Amino acid sequence: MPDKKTIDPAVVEMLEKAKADGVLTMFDRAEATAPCPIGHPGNCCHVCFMGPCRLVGKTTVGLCGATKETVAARNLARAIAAGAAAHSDHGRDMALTLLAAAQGEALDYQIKDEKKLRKVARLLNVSEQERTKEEVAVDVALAALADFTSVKEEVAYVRRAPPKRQALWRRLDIAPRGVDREIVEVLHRTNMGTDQDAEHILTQAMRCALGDGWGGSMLATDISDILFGTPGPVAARSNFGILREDEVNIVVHGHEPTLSEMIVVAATDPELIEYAKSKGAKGINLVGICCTANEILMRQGVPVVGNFLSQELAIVTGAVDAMVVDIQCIMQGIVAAAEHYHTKIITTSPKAHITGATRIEFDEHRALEVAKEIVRAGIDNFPNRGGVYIPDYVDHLVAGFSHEYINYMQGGVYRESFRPLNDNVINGRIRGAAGVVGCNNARVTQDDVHLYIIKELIKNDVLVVTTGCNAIACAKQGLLTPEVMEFTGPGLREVCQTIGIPPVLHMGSCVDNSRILTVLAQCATEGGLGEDINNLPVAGFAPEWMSEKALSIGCYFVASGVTTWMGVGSPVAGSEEVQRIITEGWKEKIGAAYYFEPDPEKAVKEALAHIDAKRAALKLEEYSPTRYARSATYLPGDYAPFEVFAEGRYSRGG
Ligand code: CUV
Repeated sequence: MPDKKTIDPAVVEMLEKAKADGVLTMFDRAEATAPCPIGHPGNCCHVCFMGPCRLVGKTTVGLCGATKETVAARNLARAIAAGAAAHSDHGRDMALTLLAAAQGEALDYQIKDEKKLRKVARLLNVSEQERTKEEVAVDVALAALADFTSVKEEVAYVRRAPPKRQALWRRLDIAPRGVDREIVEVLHRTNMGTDQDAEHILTQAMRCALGDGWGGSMLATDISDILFGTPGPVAARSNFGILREDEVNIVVHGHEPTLSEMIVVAATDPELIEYAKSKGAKGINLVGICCTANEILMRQGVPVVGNFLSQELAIVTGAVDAMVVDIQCIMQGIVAAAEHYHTKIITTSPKAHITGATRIEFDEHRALEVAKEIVRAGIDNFPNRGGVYIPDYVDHLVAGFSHEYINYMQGGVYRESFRPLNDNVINGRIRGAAGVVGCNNARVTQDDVHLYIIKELIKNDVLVVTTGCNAIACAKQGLLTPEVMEFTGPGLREVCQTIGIPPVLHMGSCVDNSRILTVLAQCATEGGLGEDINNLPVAGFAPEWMSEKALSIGCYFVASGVTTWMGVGSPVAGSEEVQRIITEGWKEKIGAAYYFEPDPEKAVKEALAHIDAKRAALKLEEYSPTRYARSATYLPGDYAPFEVFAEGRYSRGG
């Protein structure tokens, strides 16, 4: 167990309140239950009913003779397939919503970003000229749906990768076909008595993960942008202090923007606001948790109450009138926590029921009506509140850095490009870049590892892009604001001040890790930094990962050429051979390694050495921490991008 549970002072206060109220949370359960010492490092095989076989002590093979290598590889591959399934099923639902919207069957949705629709159409080989946006959208949705199930053809977005990477994938026979097929093939091959060569199993795991990154997730992001708008910078707020004592607090939690976007509309409906007032509230306060929060934060500036480990504690405030959940990362424990308070847990997805929760099933064909029903249920619950305690912590942040905006911010409408970014990497102002993403994990101090790694990176002039619960950790600690310039190395600071951005760019939810792939592909083809993603001086991190989805993301980063450090511990620690395959072996094969490194200091050190080695291989100037020290002197107050960025339409000061 970590000595400290969290570095978030609001969470510390809420844990005290939970204790006083007799509520058990994940933090308590983590203390009570240690991880299984056999399964945790990947030494438990449960693919047949003669086991589970526990490969410990003198037992080195299962009943069937399966070795530790095979077992660890199978477990990892299956977890990656499950993670890919989660992202991709979300993506498929977005495509179905787009189809329904374009066919006039889901009247509450519109095509908000026609430019992106037409761009996506061209990428999917859908003809878009002289056709209405609805006609194009129908064919885009159908092409996307066909992509998910493609049996033989590789997915269309493989063509968005640098040509060299595409060629490598084809040579290794891992250019992904439809993600459905890749997932099924992982499950088949890891079924009892099928594929029993660790390296061969793990190669298929890469293909499956690529089907997630360049298939399901990328489509999820693109279609969300088409339906709800491509994000641009937006100022917003985070942490428990955004809950309001005198307003109806509705928390959306989960992943899909289809519902949460509608709840944004419902929560601003004048009739419902009047209704809230009739119940004694001053208004309706909509906030988010986890990735659905990131979706509506990126586009609407809706404030974020917390990340994964904060979900039960939001209920402990006694101020949450409804917690509306859809899919993924929703602890079953929220229902038990809610029993101590008045909070209504409302499940909405046809795919996810929770015993004991209230159920209001979402239907995209009458989306706004359902959203209003949900908000009304929250309002009706407001008078049932008991004691309320809201810790007074609010942080400010800027989010909304889509690939499109990053392109635009480097040259405006007519000269948008990645040239300035590449040039500043080449001249050494920016040492390199890192994607730092992923969950919270109750086995490590909440947000501590996230923050340590990001602060070290920006101090060393490494530009950071973030998504998921890492982004929320950064938001809560003020790292997505200009003040963070104090922690930033001089070269990186100069670039950020010139463009007007924080050194940590919030790029969205977990499926939006695909935005990072698009950025990397463009950096690699812009010129001056090699021709493939694995030539770039970049690194990936998931410091506090816990979800199978994080394993899929890490794996597609690596298979795309980004050496990645996963924190916490290793799910394959039980097999030296598997560890060798995914590090040294994959470095040879795919040009990047997949590390599991619980020591954050070691991970940062290795990543900086990796970035410098990539710089040297590109024959770039050697990075010097002091070269730009004088040209970028930060004067507090000098620079206030808050004034330039529009407040999110939902965001209010506070
Ligand atoms: Ni999809 S997957 S805990 S919400 S980042 Fe947060 Fe992000 Fe991990 Fe889940």
